[in-house]
This record gives sequence, structure tokens and C-alpha cells, in this order.
Amino acid sequence: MDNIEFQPVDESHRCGYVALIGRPNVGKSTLLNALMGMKLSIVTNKPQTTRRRVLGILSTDAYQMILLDTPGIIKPRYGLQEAMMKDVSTSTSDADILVFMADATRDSVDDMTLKYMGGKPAILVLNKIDKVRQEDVLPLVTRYMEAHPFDEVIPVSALKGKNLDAVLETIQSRLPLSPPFYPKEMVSEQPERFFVAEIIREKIFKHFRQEVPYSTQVNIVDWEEREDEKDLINAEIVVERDSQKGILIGKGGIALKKVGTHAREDIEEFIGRGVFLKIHVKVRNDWRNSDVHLRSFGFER
Ligand SMILES: Nc1nc2c(ncn2[C@@H]2O[C@H](COP(=O)(O)OP(=O)(O)OP(=O)(O)O)[C@@H](O)[C@H]2O)c(=O)[nH]1
Ligand SMILES: [Mg+2]
Repeated sequence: MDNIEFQPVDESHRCGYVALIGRPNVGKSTLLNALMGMKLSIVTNKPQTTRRRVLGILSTDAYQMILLDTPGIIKPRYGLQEAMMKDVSTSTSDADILVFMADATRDSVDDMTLKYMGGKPAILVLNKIDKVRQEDVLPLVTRYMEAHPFDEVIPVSALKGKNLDAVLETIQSRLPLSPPFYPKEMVSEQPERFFVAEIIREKIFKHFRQEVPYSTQVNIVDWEEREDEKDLINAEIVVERDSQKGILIGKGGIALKKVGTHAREDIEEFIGRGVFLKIHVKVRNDWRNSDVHLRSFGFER
């Protein structure tokens, strides 16, 4: 008994899981990063950027919010997308509170996405208000409220950091009373490898068009930490066809080199150390529909 330490119990401390869900490209990952005050989740102007949930842990003395950024909700057409939607379902069932995010520049309410809500406490966050006229927001709010009984509605601009305090306060007030689940200094539970692979994937989304980003998986094959030398990271990019491999590598390797340089800069900033980044490209036919490949890349459908 002597070596058991009793932590003082703070009765008013709040802690819980908060899932950020919504259509692709509405700004969920931008919001996660803005709330966290650091870039954890990759952001591009293409839909379906996020493929699996990214966990951000935001702690103060008073609360701990475990934020789950999720893939954008779509009707799945292939195995990878099925795994992505399973991830959304798991996140919503794990969540104490749902933050449903919608793009204020689009005026349609999507019933398919609302099916993921169940009966959980839900906050509607209308994003991108920097791009719409204020008088257009209210009719959209009305339409959403008719479609689902949201507990709160908050118009924001995740990109410009507008009204995010209101998001934090609203979430905080609805979190369950509970001691923290994670140490307060922890910001995520995903390993550095995951974030490094994501950074490389972000650059591929930014540098290539059409199907190449969607056919790409990035794996960290090896990571050697070396004394007095830069870390050596070996990454592989998996594509579905030889033609995609050709596009990724580019004439004289120039396209892949660009991806590598941009990724390395961000990786070094993220991990705070110098890095040698080696990337090679391999082809796995139709991996997005292969259970064996999906599983080996960590996706479950
Ligand atoms: N104008 C404007 N653009 C925004 C805002 N928030 C996000 N964006 C842009 O919208 C695009 C998509 O942002 P993401 O954060 O990747 O969106 P997402 O919902 O995570 O997308 P998926 O991961 O594909 O589901 C990016 O180009 C962002 O810069 C905003 O408040 N205003
Ligand atoms: Mg995203």
C-alpha cells in the first residue's frame, strides 16, 4: 500500500470524446488544427483528404477534450472508402459529443450525413463564413434545424480563426464530469510515424491531380535515429498501376523529388530534428479493394 499515490480528485474536471464529422472538404481537419493550435491533421483543397481518424488531445486545468477528426462522409464505392466510413461510425459511437460541420457556402442539407448522428448531443458548426454574406447564414441554419435537432449552432471560420472560442466553450460546457483519460501534456496517441506518412500524403495530394492522390498509400518502412546525424526515414509510396508510378516519379525523377523536398521540410518542423528522407514507389494492383493490402496498411472495412 505504501507506494500507491492518491491523486487529488477535482470534482469539476470535465473530459470526453468529441467527434468532428461532416461531408468531405467542409474544414474538419482545419478546425482540429485551429483548436489544437498546431498542425496535426493534413489539409488540402481536395475532398477525401483524411482517411482515418486523427486524435488531438486538448487539455487545460479545467478540461480535457479528445477531438477526433474523421474522414468526410460519402457513399463508399471501394474497399478503402468502406474502411473510411467504418472509421466515421466508430468515432461517432465513441463520442460523447458530435460536432457536425457544414460548409456555409453550400446551401443543401445532406440527409445521408445526418444518419451518422444517432441521438447524441450535437453541435452544428457552420464553417467558411468568411466566404458568405451574413444574411445567407440564417436560412441555412433554419434548414439544418428542421433536418436535425442540434443542441447548438455556431457559425465559424476555421481558416481565419473566427468564433472558435465559442466552439471551445460550448464543447466544454457539455463534456461529462470526469478526470482526464490521458496525461495532460499529451497531444495525440498516434505515433510520429503516422504523422510523417500523412505529411508525405499531403504533398502528393497537393502536387498531383485526379486519381493519383486517391490511389496512393504511404508507409514508413524504416526509421533510424542516428547519433550526431540526421534521422534516416525510409518511406514507400504504393500506387495501383504502373502509369501512376510513372506520373509520381516524373521525368528524371523530378516530380518525386519535389514531393520529397516539401515533405522533408514539414517533417523536420514537426519532429524538430533533421531528416534524410528516402522515398521509393511500388505498385500493388487494385490495393484499395484488396482486403489483404488494406489490412496490411492498417485499414479495416
Ligand atoms: N474560406 C475558407 N476555407 C476553409 C475554411 N476552413 C477550411 N477551408 C478550406 O477548405 C479546404 C478543405 O479543408 P479540410 O480541413 O481539409 O477539410 P476536411 O473537412 O478535413 O476534408 P476531408 O478530410 O476531405 O473530409 C481547404 O482548402 C481549407 O483551406 C474556412 O473557414 N474558410
Ligand atoms: Mg480532413
